[in-house]
Amino acid sequence: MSRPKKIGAVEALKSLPVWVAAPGERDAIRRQVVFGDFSRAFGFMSRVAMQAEKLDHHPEWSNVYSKVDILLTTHDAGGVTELDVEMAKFVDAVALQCGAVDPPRPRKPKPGFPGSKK
Ligand code: H2B
Repeated sequence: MSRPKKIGAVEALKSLPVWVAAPGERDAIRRQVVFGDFSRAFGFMSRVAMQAEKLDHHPEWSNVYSKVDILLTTHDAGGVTELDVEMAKFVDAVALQCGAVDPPRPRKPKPGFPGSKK
């Protein structure tokens, strides 16, 4: 299979609402997935690992108990490619199936409440 070309994090993130650009110099995308416990987190990682082998495209990730931090980039291309977008979408789907907790949403304080701008 020919390896895909770099599209860059900005382009990739247009179709990946939960993902963000990874901090630092590298062109990469990242997200955190949170589960109720370690067992669910590890089950999720097992499924992503199988897909990584199938696609020959592997995440850089770490796990602490129920949290999994995932970074995607294509080393061969020196940045984010369609392969990372495909992998990110797979990660999102499997996270849902494995019972990932919703990511916290930034909340706007209601007008008149302490901390809100008038
Ligand atoms: N994973 C990722 N994320 N990027 C790559 O460029 C890559 C990979 N290349 N997994 C593959 C394996 C390559 O190193 C092997 C030799 O095919």
